[in-house]
Amino acid sequence: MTPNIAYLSLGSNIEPVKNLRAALELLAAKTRLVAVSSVWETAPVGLTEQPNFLNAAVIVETDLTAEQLKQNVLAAIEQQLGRIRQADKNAPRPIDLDIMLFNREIFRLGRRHIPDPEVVERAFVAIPLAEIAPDYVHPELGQTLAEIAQGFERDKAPMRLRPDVGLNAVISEQ
Ligand code: PH2
Ligand code: MG
Ligand code: MG
Repeated sequence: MTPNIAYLSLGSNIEPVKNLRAALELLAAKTRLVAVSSVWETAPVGLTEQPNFLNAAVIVETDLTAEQLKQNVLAAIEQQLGRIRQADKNAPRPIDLDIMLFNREIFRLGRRHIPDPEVVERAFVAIPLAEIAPDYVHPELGQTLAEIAQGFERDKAPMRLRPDVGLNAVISEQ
């Protein structure tokens, strides 16, 4: 069986350095990490009166279905790291792990559409994903991730690289 390739977006704005690292280690125990982006510090989108986020993207290989990956792995890690679901879906969180793309498939996953619309709406999703999969062609738009990321004006959604966080250390320890 050919494994599935899932493209994930990671975000945290509560103890983000610790929680991003912890999430990646837990993820690496349950999937095969293929690539990890740089870490970016980003201004909060939506509810703006909250701390900045650290965002990153990863590619994992798995034999799980998208549903299984979401429920059994991503939601479990979010819970383990102390995520409490708030009425406001934009509230601060220790970790948010979202499936953005899954192979080159188009489908519904719970309440989300895959490819997740955030890939084209949010610089903090598109730019890290484009770093690790620039030539991935969006199955609905026909544009590559590199082209989608280029469309964002950096100054409108302030983002700065945080090389000090260095998630790649987590991958090379595997
Ligand atoms: N996630 C949100 C809401 N706003 N803003 C930034 N910068 N980064 C995020 O990951 C983020 C957000 C809801 O998931
Ligand atoms: Mg999210
Ligand atoms: Mg989420």
